[in-house]
Amino acid sequence: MSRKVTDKAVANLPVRHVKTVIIGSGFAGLGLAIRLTQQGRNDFLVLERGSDVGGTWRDNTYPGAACDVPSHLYSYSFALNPDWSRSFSKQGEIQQYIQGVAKKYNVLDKHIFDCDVTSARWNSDTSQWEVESTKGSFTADTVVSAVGALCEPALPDIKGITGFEGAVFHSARWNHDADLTGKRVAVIGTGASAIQIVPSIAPMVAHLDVYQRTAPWLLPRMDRPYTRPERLAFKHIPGFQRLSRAAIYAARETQVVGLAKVPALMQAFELIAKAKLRYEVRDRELRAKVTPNFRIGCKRMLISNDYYPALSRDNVDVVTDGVAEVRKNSIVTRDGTEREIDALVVATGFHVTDSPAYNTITGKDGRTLSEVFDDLGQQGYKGSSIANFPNMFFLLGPNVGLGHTSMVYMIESQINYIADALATVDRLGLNTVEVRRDIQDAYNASLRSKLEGSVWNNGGCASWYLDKHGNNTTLWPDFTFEFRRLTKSFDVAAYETSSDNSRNNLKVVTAQ
Ligand code: N01
Repeated sequence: MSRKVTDKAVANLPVRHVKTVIIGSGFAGLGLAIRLTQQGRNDFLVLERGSDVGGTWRDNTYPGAACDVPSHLYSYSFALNPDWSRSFSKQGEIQQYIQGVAKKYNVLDKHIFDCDVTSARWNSDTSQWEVESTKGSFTADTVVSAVGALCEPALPDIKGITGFEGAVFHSARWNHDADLTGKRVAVIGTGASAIQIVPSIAPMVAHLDVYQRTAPWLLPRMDRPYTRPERLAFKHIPGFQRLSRAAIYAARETQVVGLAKVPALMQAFELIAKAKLRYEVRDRELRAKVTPNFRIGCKRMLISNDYYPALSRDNVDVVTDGVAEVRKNSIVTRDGTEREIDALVVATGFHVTDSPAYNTITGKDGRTLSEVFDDLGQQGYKGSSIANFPNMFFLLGPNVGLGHTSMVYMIESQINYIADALATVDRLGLNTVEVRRDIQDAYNASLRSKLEGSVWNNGGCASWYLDKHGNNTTLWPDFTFEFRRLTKSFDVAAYETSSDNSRNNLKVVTAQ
């Protein structure tokens, strides 16, 4: 991708003021950039630490990377793509789609790439954010964090791992220079990433050890290429693609009943998963090893048709004894067995509730987001704002995650809300907006009571959905259309506002 004119401009300016800074250009930040452009709100910049748009779809280039939500739903509602080659697209096709959308909607010139935001600090005297980055300093009236939850790889804290002499890398930072052909390889982890990596590399490696801590539940992957007539129909028959999208949405939304409201209903999924396990894993010993011990849905339900067959290969072993130590050329498990390897893939997930990025954002009382979350857990309001952080909005903030359908739907809901917030601030001539603590507390109390009955809280598993306090601060516990309704417009009455430069002059403004 070519460099943007804004890069040079910024390098020559000590401090640059923009009305709105958006941090991150995955589906979320890019979507907001497009919306602001469409509204003629051109005084914004997107600061992106990578050298391209795409976020997680730019970063996760591991073999087999693909989405587990069908593409006709996992795409922007304003940029449907009739040309998806198959029902569940692979990473490359999704990344191409995102790049194409960025180009089509003409927002690349608003981006500064390779621009890592190192800190954002609220200045109460100026009522502005002071943003430091590797491409210079900025001040902004409003900052929107769109960094996403699955962007900071979590490396396992295993004794000796830094002394490993072969290639070692995280699934989200795949080392394409490391040729695994004919090598002895270990994969640590059996989550959504690992179950795609394992079948992709198993045929090429000499031997593969899969280190499993918790066996995941697997459902069939109903994936297939689209035929040419289908693609022509998506393109030329008015409404056909929207209808198909709506059908996928509706089918997926029915899962909410079991996941969030009546976990006993998840037994139906468990029956399918158990039948699949029996059919695909003939070896009884292996089947016992990979049989999950928690209610399906408690962790993300995975879909794959080739994971179990890969585990059944002669050159693949599932190791469940627990990793005790990594040595120069081997892994030692807790039972004392040492297995030699040439390369190690850590597919151990992400810092979701403890992201290092939270240390870099400092709110009005001088506390960072990490410090605020340390006290309260990760709490916000409609996933979009957090008390103590005035004029800051979040895309993919607390409790907007999903396990069953498209995150793009949630992102677009939040874009509606935040774009309306920015318009409201202008319309009312507001200087600051900050969600009221009492409103945020009531909102979180309601979330907690909904989550109490969910499979995520009661399914007998540990998952990245729960924070260190054991609270589920990541998932949306209701139908997604309910979230769409809640975020339809900005509810200014839920916010403390000021309309001049004095932070002492806060007042509550009623909804317009
Ligand atoms: O990460 P994970 P992921 N020693 O956290 C294990 C999305 N996604 O990258 O279950 C040993 O799910 C850990 O074990 P346990 C999707 O939302 C989507 O796979 O905690 N093992 C687990 O098995 C997904 O949920 C897609 O006991 C250790 C694994 O590592 C999210 O990203 C594809 C360990 C981590 O699994 C994250 O998925 C990929 C240790 N010290 C990702 N630490 C699609 O759309 C962790 N583990 C298809």
